[in-house]
Amino acid sequence: MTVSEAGNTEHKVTFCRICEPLCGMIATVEDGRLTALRPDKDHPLSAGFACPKGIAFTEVVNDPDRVTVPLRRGPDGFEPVSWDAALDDIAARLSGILRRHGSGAVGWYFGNPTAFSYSHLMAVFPFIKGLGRHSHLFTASSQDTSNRMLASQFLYGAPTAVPIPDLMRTDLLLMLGSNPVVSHGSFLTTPRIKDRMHDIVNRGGRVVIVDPRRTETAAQFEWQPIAPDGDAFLLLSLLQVMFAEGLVDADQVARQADGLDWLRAQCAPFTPEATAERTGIDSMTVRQLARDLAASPRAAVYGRFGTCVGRNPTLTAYLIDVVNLVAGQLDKPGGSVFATTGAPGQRFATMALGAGLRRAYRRKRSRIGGFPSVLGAEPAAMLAKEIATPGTNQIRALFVSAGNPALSVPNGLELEAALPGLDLMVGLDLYVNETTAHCDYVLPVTTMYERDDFPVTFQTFQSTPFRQATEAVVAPRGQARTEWDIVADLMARMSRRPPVLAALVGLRSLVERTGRQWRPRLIADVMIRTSQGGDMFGLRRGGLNFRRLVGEHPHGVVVDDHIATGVLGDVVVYRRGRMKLAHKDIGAEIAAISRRENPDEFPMRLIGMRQPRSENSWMHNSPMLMGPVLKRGDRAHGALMNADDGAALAIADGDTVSIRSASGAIEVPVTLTTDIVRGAIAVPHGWGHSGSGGWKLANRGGGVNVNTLMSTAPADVESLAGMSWLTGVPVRVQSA
Ligand SMILES: Nc1nc2c(c(=O)[nH]1)N[C@H]1C(S)=C(S)[C@@H](COP(=O)(O)OP(=O)(O)OC[C@H]3O[C@@H](n4cnc5c(=O)[nH]c(N)nc54)[C@H](O)[C@@H]3O)O[C@H]1N2
Ligand SMILES: Nc1nc2c(c(=O)[nH]1)N[C@H]1C(S)=C(S)[C@@H](COP(=O)(O)OP(=O)(O)OC[C@H]3O[C@@H](n4cnc5c(=O)[nH]c(N)nc54)[C@H](O)[C@@H]3O)O[C@H]1N2
Ligand code: SF4
Ligand SMILES: [Mo]
Repeated sequence: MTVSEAGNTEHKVTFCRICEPLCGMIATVEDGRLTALRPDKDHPLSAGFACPKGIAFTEVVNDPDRVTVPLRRGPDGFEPVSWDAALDDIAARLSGILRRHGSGAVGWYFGNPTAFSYSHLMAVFPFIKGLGRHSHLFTASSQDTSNRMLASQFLYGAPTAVPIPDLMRTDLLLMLGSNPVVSHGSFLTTPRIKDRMHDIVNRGGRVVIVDPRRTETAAQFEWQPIAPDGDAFLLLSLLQVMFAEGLVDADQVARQADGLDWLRAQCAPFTPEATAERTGIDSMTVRQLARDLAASPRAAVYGRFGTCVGRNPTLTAYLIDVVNLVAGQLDKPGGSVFATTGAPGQRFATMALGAGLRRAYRRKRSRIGGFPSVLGAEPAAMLAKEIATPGTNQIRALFVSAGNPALSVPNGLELEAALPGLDLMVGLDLYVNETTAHCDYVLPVTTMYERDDFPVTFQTFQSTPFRQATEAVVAPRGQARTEWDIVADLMARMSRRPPVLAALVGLRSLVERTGRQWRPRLIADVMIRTSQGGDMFGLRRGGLNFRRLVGEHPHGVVVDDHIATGVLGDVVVYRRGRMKLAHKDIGAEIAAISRRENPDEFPMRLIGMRQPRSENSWMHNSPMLMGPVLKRGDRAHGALMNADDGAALAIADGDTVSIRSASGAIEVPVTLTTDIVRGAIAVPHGWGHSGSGGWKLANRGGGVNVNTLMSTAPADVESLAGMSWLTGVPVRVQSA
């Protein structure tokens, strides 16, 4: 597969990188231009499936509103400049800031699409960390997954050890806080995930969806309603029942983990009767669920986004794994399993990584709020305060790549007020969005179809071990460049280069002197070659490498039918390869949870809701997804609440309501339904494009930024993983 030449039509095999299933795609390229995308029937796993977002991506690539040349802020708004002018000025100003204030004056926020591009991830992380000890890194993870990674750091010693449900073999799937029929799965790369979940039922098993809303997923399987942010109570009760009813095989658990007695004592007070008020789930249901999980030969508990953004998300993620462990379902076929790549030496690499991150977690604290460092990052909820609060290590230069924190982090208004105080702000994005609108420079980047890739991030989240790599299918539009190239060029131009950056620049020229290109695919190639199915640098004949994947297996290769089990001893990097259950921080969370109180003046609970034709804040400029002219009847932002709550508050279907929290207020139209628990109101995020952004159709879409209701007070940010509080937020709802 090569990049298109002019004057012909080609159909190129590639894959989508908007969300986690990475569905196979066929790109039609005419005269070097991407003209259509259709699902790849020959992809072994997605087999002809793609969702509307994936198909609509042609419109993103060719969007007239896309940034395709470097932009500099002038007196009359953004104006085009050359790459040389932009990067020289950025390098000079950055060097000056480093000279005057040190590395603590520089911050980088990278958003969700970063995880879907190896050339982005591998460029930004070493750059910002290489600036020096005090530089600030923020990511979307503190609104998403940091709690999950930290729970793994506690339990297994390394944040990268994240178990997934063995969907292909399980007979009982308990899914909390996830809506894969819409989201297509998260921390779980399972193409056609809905079909794979129906397979469970078709082979006689069960799928139970624990969610405050009868979601698109819950409607197709068994719905177990729960009060928002009730999951930790439910999980503690499941454990309490397993211990109290003697359902635990203590010998087996003792072979896998230390600290079972500590855990038993922690759970003892949480009988299902005691937690029913917190969860809204009657005690008999909880008891039966505990028995089923322990008795089923193949059961798995899985929790995602809805369990990651409440008040105690690290505890909740910890408890999910511990329920799997205690039920005897961890690291066995059909249970909760670790999808390793099988690369030799991985344990030692993970050991070193885990030790370093555990040390950073203990020692490094954020300047504002004193939050620990998780995977080298600080809570994004503190970004505005880190910019606005004077003092040593105050952020003066900020880079934002593939993110829109003005809409995605709590209290976007506070952030938008802080951004103009920066001395330098640089965005790397496809668009001028609500955040990059504040930049001094917005630099044009490639879309996924304009770059080669191998999904490094998702290899260990795959339900079926699989490898696929792709070349770029079209050349970058305009002057767009990969983040890798932008960062490399910037480093080369900096007059002040901290030692790590100097070493990186040196390494690059060393590699290039051998005639090779210093590119991320070198690293991906090593990963492919040493993983399961790889050629081991020639030791395994016919094995995979990057070149062979794109040349001989463009649709990808299944490298094993199932995830290997019995690997816990290799995954856990603590001494003796055993999980550690007893943690002071977890004990403190459990002790605090019963004291959690809800303010009377905000009697309802706000939850979120993803939509099939949105991707966080960034696909609202596609006519295919929004309706070409956005007439009435096309997409509009709105909330969902229970019809009985509506009646009690004299709110009728279609009314505009005001939703007020301790932090702010918004107004949206509401739809009344019986498909949500009483007391909850659901509002999608990613809306409220302000008009300062350059995406014209998105701006016409209206709606409001729900994160206006979310708090950035340090006391409202989870103290362990720095998670933003985005679900179960106390609100008051009134007719507007
Ligand atoms: N179409 C579409 N797909 C997407 C995205 C998108 O914006 N649009 N975003 C992508 C991203 S970035 C991510 S992280 C993934 C997320 O994908 P998922 O992890 O599947 O998350 P959501 O779809 O947000 O579903 C979360 C569910 O949790 C429920 N919930 C809320 N509060 C609670 C609670 O306290 N307890 C429980 N048990 N449930 C609760 C909500 O009602 C909701 O149904 O989706 C990805 N896929
Ligand atoms: N209330 C509430 N808030 C939430 C959530 C929620 O469910 N409810 N979800 C949270 C979650 S899970 C997430 S992941 C975050 C997402 O929040 P963010 O990651 O901060 O932002 P996105 O809305 O995903 O915007 C992504 C930006 O990246 C740009 N982009 C796309 N591809 C590329 C690329 O290849 N390179 C570059 N440089 N830019 C690119 C897009 O144009 C867009 O501007 O939101 C979080 N915030
Ligand atoms: S589900 Fe849709 S957006 Fe996600 S990878 Fe597949 S086609 Fe792309
Ligand atoms: Mo996310």
